[in-house]
Amino acid sequence: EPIFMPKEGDKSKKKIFFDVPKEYLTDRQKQLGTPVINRFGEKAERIAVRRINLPDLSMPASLGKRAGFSLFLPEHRKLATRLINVFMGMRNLDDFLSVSVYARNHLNPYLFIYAYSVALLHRTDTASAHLPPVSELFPEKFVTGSLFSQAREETSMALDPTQRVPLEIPKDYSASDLEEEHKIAYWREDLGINLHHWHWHLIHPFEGPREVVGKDRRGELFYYSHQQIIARYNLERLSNGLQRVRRLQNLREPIKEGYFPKLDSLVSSRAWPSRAANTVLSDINRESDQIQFDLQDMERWRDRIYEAIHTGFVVSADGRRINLTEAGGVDVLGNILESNVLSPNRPLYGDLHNFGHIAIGFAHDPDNRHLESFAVMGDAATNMRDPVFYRWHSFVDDLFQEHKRTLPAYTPQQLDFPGIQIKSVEVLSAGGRKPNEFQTFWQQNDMDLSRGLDFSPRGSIFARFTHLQHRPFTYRIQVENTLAGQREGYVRIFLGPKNDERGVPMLFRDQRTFMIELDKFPVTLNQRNNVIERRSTMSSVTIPFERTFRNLDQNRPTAADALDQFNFCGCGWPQHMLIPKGTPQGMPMQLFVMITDYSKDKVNQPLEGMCKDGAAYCGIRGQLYPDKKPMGFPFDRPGRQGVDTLRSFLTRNMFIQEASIRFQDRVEAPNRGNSTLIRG
Ligand code: CUO
Repeated sequence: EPIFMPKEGDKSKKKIFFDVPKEYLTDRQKQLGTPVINRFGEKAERIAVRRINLPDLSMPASLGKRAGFSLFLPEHRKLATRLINVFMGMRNLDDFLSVSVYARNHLNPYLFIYAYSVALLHRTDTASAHLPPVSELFPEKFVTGSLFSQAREETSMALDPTQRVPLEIPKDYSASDLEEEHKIAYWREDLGINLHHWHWHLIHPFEGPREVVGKDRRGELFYYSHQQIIARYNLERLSNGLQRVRRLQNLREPIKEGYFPKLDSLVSSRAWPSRAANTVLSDINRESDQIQFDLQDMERWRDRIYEAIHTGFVVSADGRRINLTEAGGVDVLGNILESNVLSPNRPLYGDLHNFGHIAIGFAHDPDNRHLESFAVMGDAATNMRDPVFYRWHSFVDDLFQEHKRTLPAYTPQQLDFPGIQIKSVEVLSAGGRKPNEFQTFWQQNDMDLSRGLDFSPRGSIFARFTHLQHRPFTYRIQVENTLAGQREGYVRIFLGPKNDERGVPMLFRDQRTFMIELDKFPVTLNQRNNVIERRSTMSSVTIPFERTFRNLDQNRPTAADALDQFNFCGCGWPQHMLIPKGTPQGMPMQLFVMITDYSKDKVNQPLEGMCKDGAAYCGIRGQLYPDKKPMGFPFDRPGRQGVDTLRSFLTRNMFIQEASIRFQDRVEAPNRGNSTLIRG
């Protein structure tokens, strides 16, 4: 299967096949004597691959071609780091292509795609290269296994691709309603959400060369992007009558939530392992994965991290004291907790979060006696499917919150923007009669499976997803500027639940951790009255719908084609999941808008022509995080003395609009072409 890598500016959809030097073939391929396979016929472009002196790839080659690959395993991270270093170190595109083709042919496909994607995203000469979405390369990680036998049947029956029908993914395939957690399976198993998470970890690897790992506020971004996942998950739980997620604090207590993913690996021809309800975690000792640790190790790391938080400093590997300061503490803590190579002391603080993924991911076979590979928790492309992911990340988030609770609260002076007052806020949904009502419903869309199948159908074969969607909407904000002259403001928009699980209004202490960021953007405030209008599709946390669902229509050119130049920036919350589901009666919400002084928050850097979509959760390629304030501001810290409700937190530059989310339980047809492509 070819990997596309057109040169700069090449937007053609021409098929490519590689003419590979004999020396690059595997022994089996040499035996068979079929050096060049061109399944695209005459129209395909032939690219001669240059034979170079190949760098030593014996280390990454030690992972079997049919083995699983997990970023959370230190041994696998080492192999990936070696391969990333090789890819990053190739002096020019031709050499990079050459070694990539060789690696594609010889190495484990998961390992290869991961390292190749990281390199593509970080090499300066591949900034405009096309990165195939991982859902097309490995649909097995996103689509239930039963679909592949259907795909085989359908392609053998309907030889003419235009006659094929999309294969519908049943709505309740991974569990039944006997399992309470199944109520939000549609969210956990959403294609866009899982793609976002995979992409986030591609952009922010744990290990690798400095230009790959050492990004601006790297540790803080780990904290914030995952904190927002938990906040969003909790809003989804409240929408479905479930209590907020309980953190997995005690590693010895049985895990109530089971999970049976029903995914089949096409690479290794076996099913992804499941976890029965009430599984108990064990010490891990798996020689084949070169991993051995005790739960007690994790408990020790946890205790040391708690101690560091409360003493206010960590100790580096060379014995220096690093204070957990107001501004930078959370960043240090993020690197330690995750952990990544920026951690100042891995021997002391360990690898807590990653090992949690491993301990849970191997709970079904901790000593490898059954020769089973890791479960979905071990893979960033699949782990958000499992309810336990949120329990584990809630625990991780609570450590960050523990640190944030030691910081002084923001004073009214730190929050206010003197002279600027928000007069009103209104939300208008497209076609909606009622102002301040978000509207949600189901929608269906298709994804092409053909590229990732283990057989080669001619033409496309589509999987049909049913996913949550909302009507696009517009914010309308009236602001008064009583100062003499123009000011630049930074508008920050959050949405939070009004009530808790019991229907009782939430206190600030609680509510602030449920606030989800919807948008953030700069505005010019003229003297006196201003009306700001902003569409939901422009959100700074999301990527456009078209980037999640490519190839919306097999016959028509797609909106995604127009966005090809932005293919590298697939990280970002999916636009179709911007708003939680809400309830049929209308779930009461509070929409929070704040305007801060942009001259203080602005980061001076050129952003012309850069992909800024999803920047709030992902950062911007090669640039600083576009906000000087702590991530999550102003909700990243507890309120000052006397603040017990959101209302008592307000200064004049903030506003609360009471709102609701009304869910309509009906499925709308695929939305083709009319979703907006205009971006700010
Ligand atoms: Cu994203 Cu645990 O960090 O999966």
